[in-house]
Amino acid sequence: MTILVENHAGYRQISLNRPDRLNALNTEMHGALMAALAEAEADPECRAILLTGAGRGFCAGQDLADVAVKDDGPPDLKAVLERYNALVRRLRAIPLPVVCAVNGVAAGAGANLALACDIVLAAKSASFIQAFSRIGLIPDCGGTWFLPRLVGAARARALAILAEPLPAERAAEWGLIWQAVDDDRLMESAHALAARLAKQATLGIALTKRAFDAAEANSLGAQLDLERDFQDEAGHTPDYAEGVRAFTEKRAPNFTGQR
Ligand code: T3D
Repeated sequence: MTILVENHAGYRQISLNRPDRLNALNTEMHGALMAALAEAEADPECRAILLTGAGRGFCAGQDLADVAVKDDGPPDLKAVLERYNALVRRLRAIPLPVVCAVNGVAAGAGANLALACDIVLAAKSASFIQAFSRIGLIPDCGGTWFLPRLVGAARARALAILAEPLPAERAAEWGLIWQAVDDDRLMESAHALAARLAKQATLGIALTKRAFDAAEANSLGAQLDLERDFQDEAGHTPDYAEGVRAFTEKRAPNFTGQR
């Protein structure tokens, strides 16, 4: 099984599971991961996703043995990239918060898959490597889009061109990820976060994700209009009514996440 799925109260853990290849992605794993995301979304009890890797690595990107240059010519990288693009779009669009627990090295597409998630925690021993330039490629999986937005143009370009490992603590200092945590606390912290998100107002979080993504291309005016419309939608949910009721009654809200 290239992907492992564990059900927890309110959320699912999805683990990349090819530890002997540092969870490098092959075609089968892509299919299994997309299916696991679709199943999570379809389950009304699932209100958050925790993505991590089995073994000592998070993900070493594309399985290079799967796209090896053959005698009869170069591989069809456009077809390979279509799969990654679909995966990144799915992670961004899925109406659930996605926590990524980067348990070890995240290289190439593996690094950028992590960046496509909503909240990224990493073990202090983990590192992020834009490994693409080492093999003559460019950062894909949204790397050229995520990196400058998260860490600024100067750092983005050096990370992409030099392909040096960025240790988790520096990644957090630079704003690439949310937090670097002690290795032995990573999964505990990630589970606590996923469990917390699973009790929040799910539709509000889904709309927040969409609003941030839309903001990347919108003018302020267009974004204000979008916020008005999304807020109107959020304001019609039972969770909004419950949030206000709980505030006035000075108690913790009991959100249902009704979508
Ligand atoms: O054509 C295309 O590629 C299009 C798609 C592009 C998207 C991409 O992701 S391109 C970038 C692909 N990824 C890489 O270039 C990273 C390759 N891996 C590494 O540079 C190193 O493995 C790491 C820096 C990530 C970790 O180094 P280290 O020393 O901790 O581990 P290791 O010994 O290199 O790897 C452990 C095993 O995993 C090893 O196998 P072995 O020798 O024990 O049998 C290694 O070959 C295997 N492995 C690691 N990465 C990959 C891989 N096998 C296949 N594909 C990999 N990407």
